[in-house]
Amino acid sequence: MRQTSLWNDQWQFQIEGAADWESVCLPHTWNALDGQDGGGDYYQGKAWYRKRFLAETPWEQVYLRFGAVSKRAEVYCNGQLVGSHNGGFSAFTLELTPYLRQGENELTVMADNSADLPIYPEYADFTFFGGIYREVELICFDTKAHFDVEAFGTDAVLITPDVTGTVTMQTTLTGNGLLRSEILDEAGAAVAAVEEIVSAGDHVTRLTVPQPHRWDGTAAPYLYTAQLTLSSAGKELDRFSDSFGFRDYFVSPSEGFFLNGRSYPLHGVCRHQDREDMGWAITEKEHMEDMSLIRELGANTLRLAHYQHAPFFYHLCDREGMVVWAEIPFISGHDPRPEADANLLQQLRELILQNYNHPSICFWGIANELGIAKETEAMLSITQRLNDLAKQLDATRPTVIANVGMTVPESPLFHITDLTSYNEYMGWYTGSADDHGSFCDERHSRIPEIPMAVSEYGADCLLQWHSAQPKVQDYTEEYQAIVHEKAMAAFNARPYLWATWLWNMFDFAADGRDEGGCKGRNNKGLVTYDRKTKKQAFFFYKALWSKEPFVYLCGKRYLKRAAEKIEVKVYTNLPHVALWVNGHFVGEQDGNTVFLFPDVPLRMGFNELVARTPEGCMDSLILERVASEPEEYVFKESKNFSSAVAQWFADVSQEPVSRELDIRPGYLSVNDSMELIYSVPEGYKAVQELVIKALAIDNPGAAKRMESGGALSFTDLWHHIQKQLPDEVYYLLNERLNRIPKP
Ligand code: GCB
Repeated sequence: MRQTSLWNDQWQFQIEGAADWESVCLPHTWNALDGQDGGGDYYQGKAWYRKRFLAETPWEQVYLRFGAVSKRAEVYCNGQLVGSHNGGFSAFTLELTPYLRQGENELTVMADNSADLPIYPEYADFTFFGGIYREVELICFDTKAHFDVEAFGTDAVLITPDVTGTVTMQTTLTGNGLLRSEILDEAGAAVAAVEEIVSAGDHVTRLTVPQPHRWDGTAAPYLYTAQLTLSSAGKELDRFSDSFGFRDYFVSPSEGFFLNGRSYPLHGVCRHQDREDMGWAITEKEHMEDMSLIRELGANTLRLAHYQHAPFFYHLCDREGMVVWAEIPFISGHDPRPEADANLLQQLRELILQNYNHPSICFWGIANELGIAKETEAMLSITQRLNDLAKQLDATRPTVIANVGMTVPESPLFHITDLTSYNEYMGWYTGSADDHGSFCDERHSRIPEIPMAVSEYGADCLLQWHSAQPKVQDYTEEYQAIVHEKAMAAFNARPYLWATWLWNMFDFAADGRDEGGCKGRNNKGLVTYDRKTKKQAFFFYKALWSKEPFVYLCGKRYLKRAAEKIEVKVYTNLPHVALWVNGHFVGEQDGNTVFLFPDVPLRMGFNELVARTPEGCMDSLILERVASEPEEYVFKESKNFSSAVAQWFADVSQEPVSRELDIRPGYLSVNDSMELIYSVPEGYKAVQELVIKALAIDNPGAAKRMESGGALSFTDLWHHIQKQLPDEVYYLLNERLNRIPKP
């Protein structure tokens, strides 16, 4: 028999070199606070966990299963190395048996999230929290014959259902016995069963479920359970059970996604796994809260970015009928060290084999935004190897890649995976919010044979900023909502898109960021990092996607207005809305999702606005009309580079710099690709001297990212770093480049 117990309590922890140990419970990270407070300076290094325990029962075999340790783990028992694991997101299981002694034992775990490890992610726009941030389980057997719990970190049972009803189960056993395999329906009744005498090693069992129910998205996510019992001479040795579902799907390059034979347009969100003051060390409670908000929004698909998420969350996705894109953290650049390639392959292997049984997972994502760096042969070769590995491990699911919007359609990055997609930030980093449609059409027309999706789009928003004339990069709630409204209008009119995922469902920690007056955070969420506030754009999507009738009056935090007449925006999923102000009827409208009431008069002082629908839904808002537009709603950009950067700039810019952008034909400029600029030694030198040096003083992560060069122009990259440098740097660099003939 197997006995599993959670091993989350009574650990001690210290950062390497610290004098004292502190008592902690798992899940735990040491970066919960310094990973979210900005500065890009959170502790990335080694730390130690230890746990003392008594071993009294003489078990035949004892294993420890770690849900995830970021990024590298070394596990010791009584001072001896038991094993190690590279990769911060996948589970791993180690056998403790030979290291245990009767009575008192000590387990020690070194966790390491050092920045220079050849372990992905290496550069990315989020905090790489360190620690044992998922659960640890102790698995004990009184037999040597059981499911192979070590094989790829989990229990080594792969279930492949076919919609005809055939279920193929591949198992790896560590001993002989009688294997009883059963399929249970949702009510727990056995609908198929078989018994076989089996011996140690790999084994394949086939069963048939008559007329299987389909796992059919959010409307009917029907799950079966496979239960496998290994026994010998009437004694149960081990038991495994997992849920699975029957579904089929395909992606058409011209008509999008089809689930179980019918068109099923995918619209949803990307999600990171962190939470304010907790980092990645979250529990089932936080996972369930996240899922409940995603359900409220009405999404039917999730891109679980940018790495393997918790097993519990994939189970929630199965239960809620979400179609999931699961991925590995191969992001924004390639580390040429061979160990780094090996690490990518291992992370993909673990992602697939540990999550193979989830019906929710429909796509394996192998990389994100590689085109932001230089496309080297080595990068393309590992991307191809990753794709081949995914195909070899799982013949049933298509592969996908998220390419940065600037990647040219000719790039091989579009021709490796089955499906493709773009991260495009029209109306935020580039272009205007009106460009989503033209961007998609242009890209689609250039490679129409490959199904195309939008894997990210969006805009930052902080709750305190507001404007009646919202504009790009003003960080207002109103502008974020406009980007999403326009993007969805464009996407919905383009059925060739096989899916869209907005970036991001939740604000998340990115310690190197300093944006809109907020340090350490990416604020593109529809919901705040603490999950306490739904931003205006949340209600736009709810009106568009959810079926639960409601009405929402926009402007919940934009409460003081100077104008005599204002435009009032209402979101609802109902077809008719009426508006009242101070008890007077203003007007009513038939429409769809977004309802605009222009020229709504306000009197000085307080005004009550009420929106109602004939179904009885209602929302209200009290606005105060004030004499002049309050300053408090406007984010005033302030450069906050350090005195070291100011000093550096004084040194490099001896003469005044003009703010004119001269582009000299035949000479380099900031609008050239980094690749071209770097191909000339003087170009490389100019960027080093004027940009990289200053960034390295203040933000080593950004400096590294810039270093990688690539197809993006300096201008494209500038908006990521401009807050850390004087504006003049941009013009000064252009002046220098203007003196260098194009190669
Ligand atoms: C992207 C990245 C994502 C970033 C996002 C942003 O394209 O894939 O990791 O967080 O842009 O907000 O800039």
